[in-house]
Amino acid sequence: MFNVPDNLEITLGKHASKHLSADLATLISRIGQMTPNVKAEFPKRLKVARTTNKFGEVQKELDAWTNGFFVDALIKTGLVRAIYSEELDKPYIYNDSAPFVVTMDPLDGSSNISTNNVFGTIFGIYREDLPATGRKLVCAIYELYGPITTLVYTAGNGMGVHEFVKQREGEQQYLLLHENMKLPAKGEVFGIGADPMEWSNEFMGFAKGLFKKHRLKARYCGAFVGDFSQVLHRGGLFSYPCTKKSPNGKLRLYFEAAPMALIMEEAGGASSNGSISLLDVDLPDIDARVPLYMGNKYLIEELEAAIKKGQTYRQQ
Ligand code: FDP
Ligand code: ZN
Repeated sequence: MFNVPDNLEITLGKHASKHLSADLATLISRIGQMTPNVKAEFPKRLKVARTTNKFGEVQKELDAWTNGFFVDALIKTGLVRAIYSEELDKPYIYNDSAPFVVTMDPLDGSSNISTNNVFGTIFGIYREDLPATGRKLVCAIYELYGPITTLVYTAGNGMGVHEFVKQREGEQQYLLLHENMKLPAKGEVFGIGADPMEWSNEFMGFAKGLFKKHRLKARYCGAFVGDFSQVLHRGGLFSYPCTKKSPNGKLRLYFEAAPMALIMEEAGGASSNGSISLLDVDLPDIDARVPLYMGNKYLIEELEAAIKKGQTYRQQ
């Protein structure tokens, strides 16, 4: 699908500084340089912490540590005036004159820690203050700590989606692996969260069509970053839909949905909350959750058509 060059030579910093303003390129490059410290801690911090985050989720030792590490490291760049994190009760407002506001999900998919499956980090970067819609993102980044460590970034505005790899663990530099990634025209895989018995009848009908009509294969790893990466590379659909019990789904607009929607749409795919692009969802609550559907355009159009008239739920 991709032609991987024999020699990977272009660093994340070099790539970003060729295309972006100096301050944004520096911030992206510095975020990339934080990875070795984070990865080195993973095997040493495997306990469950006694704390819960603002969403009532039990924190893992790694959730809390990674959050603290990124907050300190982002502040040290001198480029960040506020940080909003899934693991912070309140935003960390720091330096009024710095250019960027950053949102982060420090460890997305942290329930995968105990089973040694993939998890990652998601960053959204804005120049303006929040709340704002995803259209105001100036950059979105995700890092995937799989068997191979990768970082994907986009600065939107048709500037493409680019994937980098750490060729040697422990090295600071990420090297360019795929430039201008595009979703394959025909989808291959799908992953859907939440209890299928609680999906709406209309969504269930659509989901059945994914394997019956579209012949997609089921792939669900339980970390949004991991499931997203499969769809980005192989085409298809990822969803964490609304259910009767959770009408807004599970994933969070600012920390997860909006940055990943920017990457998905920039790679030629589509995102939706069921009726509009996730980049247009305008919610003042920074902690808001949102029903999430992302993937090939033809699948998102079919999904929106399927649930257009409303959703009904099975009798329990
Ligand atoms: P996790 O709770 O492990 O952090 O961020 C929420 C998230 O993972 C996503 O990464 C993932 O897509 C989803 O929740 C998985 O939820 P389920 O356990 O309900 O499948
Ligand atoms: Zn998450």
